[in-house]
Amino acid sequence: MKQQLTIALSKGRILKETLPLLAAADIVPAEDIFSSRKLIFDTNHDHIKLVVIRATDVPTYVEYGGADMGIAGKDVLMEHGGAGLYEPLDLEIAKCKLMVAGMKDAAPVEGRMKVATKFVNLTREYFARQGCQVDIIKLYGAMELAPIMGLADRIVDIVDTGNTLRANGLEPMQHIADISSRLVVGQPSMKMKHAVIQPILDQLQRAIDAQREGVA
Ligand code: PRT
Ligand code: MG
Repeated sequence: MKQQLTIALSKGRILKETLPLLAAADIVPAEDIFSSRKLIFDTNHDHIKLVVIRATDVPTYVEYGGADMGIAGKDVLMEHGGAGLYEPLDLEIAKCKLMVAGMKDAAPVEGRMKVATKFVNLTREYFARQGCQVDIIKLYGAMELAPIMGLADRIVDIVDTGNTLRANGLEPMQHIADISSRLVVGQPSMKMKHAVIQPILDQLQRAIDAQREGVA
């Protein structure tokens, strides 16, 4: 019998782009994930199960072996830190940018800058690398509101089209990183379950290449 394998998927916007890629790698959930309230799904393979969880919980599940592998945005992975995780594949989906933004035409900040974000760790690291001391204010959503309300001088957030920033009178100021979704594998799983994981990595790589050629 093949070893059991659990793949943790981020619910929300990544999921829509994840399922076609998995399908191209011949991994198909046994029922419609979007219309179900289940958290665990069987697939067309007896040995593969999918769990669908909050994006920010994916690296935690994989790190502690609650899932063998997972799919999450690079932003979430950078914020979590890479301990215990291999990141063998860039799935090239859900692409966006991590940016510093502020009010349009804002004057330079005097004194210590206040930065609002949900990415506390990566924001601290980014500004530390710039040699810049900042106060970080943790928010859970609607970061764009913080500079408008005078809560913060800058925000660190995901930007795609830039429409959300523009609609709120903000502008992108510094580019921190290009983001896409990645496949992560727990280090013990990679060793112990290599025989079932490697064929999936190979098939996903082919699906990513085909997807890229389709886009080009
Ligand atoms: O919503 P919840 O708190 O449960 O979790 P989440 O917000 O982390 O999940 P979700 O589903 O919203 O996003 C998951 C992942 O999608 C992120 O971790 C990114 O890797 C990726 N992604 C890609 C994005 C975007 N594009 C994106 N545009 N995540 C968020 N946005 C938001 C952004 O926060 C901002 O509010 O869209 C807005 C900006 O878009 P533009 O086009 O107006 O610039
Ligand atoms: Mg969201």
